[in-house]
Amino acid sequence: MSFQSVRTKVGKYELGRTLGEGTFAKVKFAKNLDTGENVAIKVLDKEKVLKHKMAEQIKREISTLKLVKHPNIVQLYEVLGSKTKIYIVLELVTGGELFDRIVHQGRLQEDVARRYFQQLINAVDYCHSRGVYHRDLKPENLLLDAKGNLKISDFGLSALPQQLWADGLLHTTCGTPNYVSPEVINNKGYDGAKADLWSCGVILFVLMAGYLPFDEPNLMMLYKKIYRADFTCPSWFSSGARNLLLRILDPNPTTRITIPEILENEWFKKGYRPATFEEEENINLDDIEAVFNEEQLVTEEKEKKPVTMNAFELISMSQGLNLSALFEQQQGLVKRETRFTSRHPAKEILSKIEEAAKPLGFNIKKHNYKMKLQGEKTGRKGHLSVATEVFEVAPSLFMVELRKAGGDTLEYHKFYKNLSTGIKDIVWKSDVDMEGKHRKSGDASSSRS
Ligand code: PIT
Repeated sequence: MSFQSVRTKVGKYELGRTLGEGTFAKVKFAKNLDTGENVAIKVLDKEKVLKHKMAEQIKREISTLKLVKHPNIVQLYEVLGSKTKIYIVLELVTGGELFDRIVHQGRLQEDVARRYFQQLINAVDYCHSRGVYHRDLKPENLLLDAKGNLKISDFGLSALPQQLWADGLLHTTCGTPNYVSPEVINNKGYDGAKADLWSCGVILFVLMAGYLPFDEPNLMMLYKKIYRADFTCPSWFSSGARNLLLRILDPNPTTRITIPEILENEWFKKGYRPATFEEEENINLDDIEAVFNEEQLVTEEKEKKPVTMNAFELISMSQGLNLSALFEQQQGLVKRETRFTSRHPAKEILSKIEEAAKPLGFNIKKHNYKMKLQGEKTGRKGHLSVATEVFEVAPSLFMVELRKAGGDTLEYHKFYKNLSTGIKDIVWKSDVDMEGKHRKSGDASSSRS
């Protein structure tokens, strides 16, 4: 390997590459060195958590995850704390986001969409039976395991029953506008179960259509459409699917279909095999407080050794290597992570990206073959921030990863299109690429030869 990096060990876990990134947390690949088991670890910075008064939210997220043990929900294994960090050890899910499947392959066949929808409804019904409301259901929070089963993740905005106001309803507006129900926008208090179900309806539509039912560039216009449930099913939806969607995307939560009624719906029932699993009896919430009170600290060890990517990690990334589908105009849906390969030296790759990003209005911070690009303009969801990382995957073959670390996914996509024009000289084109079959010129993307 031509460059050095730092390997971190946390207790019995060795941390690996970053799988995902949010404003306050990173999800990293990790290995349990005692058992050899691979896991995912969500890493939070204690100082940031306390500074942004998010301790309660994190505790709520962890308590929620402890309450929900279901085959279609990413499982929590344990929570650890070091002096400066909180580590949430989670089940490793390797199939990527359901979102990416639609981005790559376009809309799904109705039977395929129905299977995901059945798993989703089954897991959401289970959450509701335990008094847990997710409140941010969207395809980005639906992961797929190696067998193609759905796993719900990101309970960061979830609500527990204690949060109810005196009227027995929830009151905070949260979640992604396109998936949010009319009554949540309205903010007069809502039933968490009805609101989650609306989001499931939007998800079902997106899976079968390949685009959003409600989508407007202007937020007021978007709200208006949602408020009136102003959507049209494309011609290829079956009448069974249409009728069910009309009952779920009912703007009036009191007349909207309920989950028990969905379970009796003929379109839904086709091929439905509810998941079987064992109920957890003893749930211990003591370690959550222990992490925050610094009662049981794990040590963090850093060791300087070359970053190697093993076959497993490579395979887990490989679905991202063929990006051709990404650049076909796909209404409303964009990916948050992009990769390309290059035969140029790592230093040169980073300086080329830097050169290309500066005129687009980005500030650049470099550190150890990693680079953060920070947008100067504030967009729809704050500053766009892009994390880049260079991996050597074979002698003199580098994989460059660009990951949205903050801001709006659509803006990120626009940025990537602009950037790709600036860096096309360093992108490695295989023979297949040279034929330029699926691609518009100037897009930096790679494919297998
Ligand atoms: C994985 C792989 C991956 C992301 C995750 C797990 C994230 C899981 C997660 C995140 C949360 C949460 C529950 C689960 O509340 O790419 O195995 O914020």
